[in-house]
Amino acid sequence: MFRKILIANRGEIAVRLIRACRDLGIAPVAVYSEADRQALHVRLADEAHFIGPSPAAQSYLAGANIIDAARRSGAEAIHPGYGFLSERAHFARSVTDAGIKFIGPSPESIELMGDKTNARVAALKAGAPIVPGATEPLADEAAARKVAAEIGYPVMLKASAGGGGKGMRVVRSAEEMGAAFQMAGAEAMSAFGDPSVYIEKFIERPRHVEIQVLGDEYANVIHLGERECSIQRRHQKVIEECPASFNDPDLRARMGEAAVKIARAARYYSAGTIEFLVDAQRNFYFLEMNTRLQVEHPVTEMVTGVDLVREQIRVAAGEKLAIKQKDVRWKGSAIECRVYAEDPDRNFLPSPGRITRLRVPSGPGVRDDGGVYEGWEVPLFYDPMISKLATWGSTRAEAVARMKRALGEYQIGGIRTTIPFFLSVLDDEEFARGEIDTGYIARFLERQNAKAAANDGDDARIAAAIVAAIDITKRSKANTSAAPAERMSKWKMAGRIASLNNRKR
Ligand code: MV4
Repeated sequence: MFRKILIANRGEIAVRLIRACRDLGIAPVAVYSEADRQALHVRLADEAHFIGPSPAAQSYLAGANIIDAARRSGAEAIHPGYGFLSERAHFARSVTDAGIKFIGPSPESIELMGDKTNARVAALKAGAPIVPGATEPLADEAAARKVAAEIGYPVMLKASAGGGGKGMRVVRSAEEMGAAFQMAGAEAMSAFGDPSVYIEKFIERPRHVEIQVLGDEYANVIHLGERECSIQRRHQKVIEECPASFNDPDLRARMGEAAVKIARAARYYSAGTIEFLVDAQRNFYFLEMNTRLQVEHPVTEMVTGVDLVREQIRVAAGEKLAIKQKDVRWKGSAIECRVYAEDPDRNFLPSPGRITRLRVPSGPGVRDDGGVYEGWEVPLFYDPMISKLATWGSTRAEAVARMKRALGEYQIGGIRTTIPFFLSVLDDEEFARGEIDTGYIARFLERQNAKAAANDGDDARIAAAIVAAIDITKRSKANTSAAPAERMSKWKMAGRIASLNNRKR
């Protein structure tokens, strides 16, 4: 086993990786940029090395600086976390060439899955279902029209080098194809430096369901079931669950087998995720593979009891997977909310600044993966996620109830967060019934806006004034130090008005 690991990341994931190191008796080495001199991960590690100025391009994305730091510290391995350098084949190769172990898949696996049409071909060859469409990038507009006529409209054009929603275009008829093909190509070129696009049948209102896989260097590959990730806003996940409420053991086994076949085809070792779209008829289609540890991994850990980071590190050290497929069990239900320093009342505008007060929830079934502390200033250079709050329950309803309890306990002062928004989603009946797909958040926000407009009458204003007054009284009694501009969140207000209205009836 390694004695020392360098963690090439920051924030909550760096803290998560440090914890895994501690559990394994490994010394964690942190790296930090100018903006992160005082960051939590720097304080928790055994040693920390400066890697450059605040902009990520000059620090957390500067592979050579990170490899230098690893050499200086004597770390035998580098864990890239997620984002930053985690899916750069070139970085994985440079690490290996420097005689350091990259804790992740091979550069070849990363490269194969990074090209979305190659990934489709690999999945097809492995015998997994892919979205109907072409397996090659489109040569020209005529080719796009030809495939679209075969598979039928609507279709979707996607960037071959893409992923994550950039350079995507829905085309609903032959008339729209010309303009859409030009636009998708131009967008792909500007976003990825590669204009090539491919075509797929457009799946209406799909669910986004992903399968967690784990492999080792002895060709063992297992799956740990699915995560439901349909609750997204602008291609950013906000709530994830394990298991998916609509799923059953048969579909889980079939999706799991498909995922394992794809991972095997990529000669995958390490933790990885196979993304699928699931349509209303419960058909599933391979979408893409993420060759890294994912943000939402804790919900799988809570339900399966498998420590994914521990396994990743063990496998990188040349050990065999500790679990066999037949021993994987799923117990209960877990849900995760990504708590962001964003203002849900201002269209999720980032809200960086000093955290003047922090009280983190705990108690039965609660796990908070945080990356901040009271008194620290959230920098504006990076993703403003401050923690991932996950809860477990024996049923989905219990996990959700515990999430509401935990969100209610959370106290974060000095900055705006997405907590009130989560409380309002968790109170939504469609969410409670599990009626979710990739369009859920957009529809939810529209419904909330419609409600807010309808609530604009006198009744609502009086009610709002009363609840605001009660709130101020409560606050002064509790003597909590409220942030300066402590207007009540629109979401909190909507919840209180709703409960007043319910009480009237
Ligand atoms: C699709 C699709 C419908 N049909 N492909 C968006 C991100 C990228 N990874 C794939 N995406 C989609 N691909 C076909 N053929 C709908 C989406 C999609 C989506 C997928 C997952 C999660 C959220 C989404 C939101 C909008 C569209």
